[in-house]
Amino acid sequence: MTEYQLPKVWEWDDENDNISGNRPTAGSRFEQTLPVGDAPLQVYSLGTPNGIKVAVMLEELKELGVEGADYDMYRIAIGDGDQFGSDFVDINPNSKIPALVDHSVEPSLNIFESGSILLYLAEKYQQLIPTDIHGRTETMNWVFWQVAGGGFVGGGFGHFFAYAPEKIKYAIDRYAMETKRQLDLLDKTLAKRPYLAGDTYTIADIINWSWYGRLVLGNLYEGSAKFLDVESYPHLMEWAKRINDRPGVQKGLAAEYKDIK
Ligand SMILES: N[C@@H](CCC(=O)N[C@@H](CS)C(=O)NCC(=O)O)C(=O)O
Repeated sequence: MTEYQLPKVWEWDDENDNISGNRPTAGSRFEQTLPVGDAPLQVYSLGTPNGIKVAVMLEELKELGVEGADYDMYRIAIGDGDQFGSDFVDINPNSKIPALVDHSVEPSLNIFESGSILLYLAEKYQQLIPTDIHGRTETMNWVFWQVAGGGFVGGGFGHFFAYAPEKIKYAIDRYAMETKRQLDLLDKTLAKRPYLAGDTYTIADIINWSWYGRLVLGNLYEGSAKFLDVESYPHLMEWAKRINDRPGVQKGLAAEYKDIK
């Protein structure tokens, strides 16, 4: 392991900017004009585990016959730093995809954080969220669980497993352990019921499937499904495959991202 002496005050090493593009400051870095299409909903995203959630949600709404959920979707190339442009930062000051603008309300509405976006769409169209207090609360439990922990832990695992410039055993062990604990929790929950929040398919399934569902199906971080021994979670695997086969999910994965330039 690399020798590291803790300084009294942490300072940013700009070599890291070459790895992730991230810096310890928020705010826009350059002027940018994002395109706005004719559809009421404008999605700015990318085909990452967090990014796909919105297109999957919108295609599921269309499959349910919802009218008015038309959208244009634009590619925010996070590897090229598009998320730090002024227009994107106006929509999402946190500079992360996905982001949504609803132009069907006056004035138009900016929505960021995937959990907030899915909840907004579920409430707007009264779909994919139960209306009874028990079902709704259990759905929210699993939505918040995903955005608060699942993405961050799974993403931390992916970072140290696949992207970090050196393999650090301590970091990989820590994140692999917590990722597996979360996969075990999903498996144990799905042993008792067909969907995360109960008997019906909800935004809790969409948001969790987009991340851990795709991970266990082998779609993220080459070699990680075997490394995490995902076959040892049979209920989670069955749920992941079942949701993967939904027409709305497949349409969401195949949805077109338009160029912003
Ligand atoms: N909690 C956020 C996480 C969003 C997120 O981390 N998005 C990643 C891509 S999956 C991103 O935009 N990364 C760009 C960056 O960190 O600069 C959500 O659920 O929307």
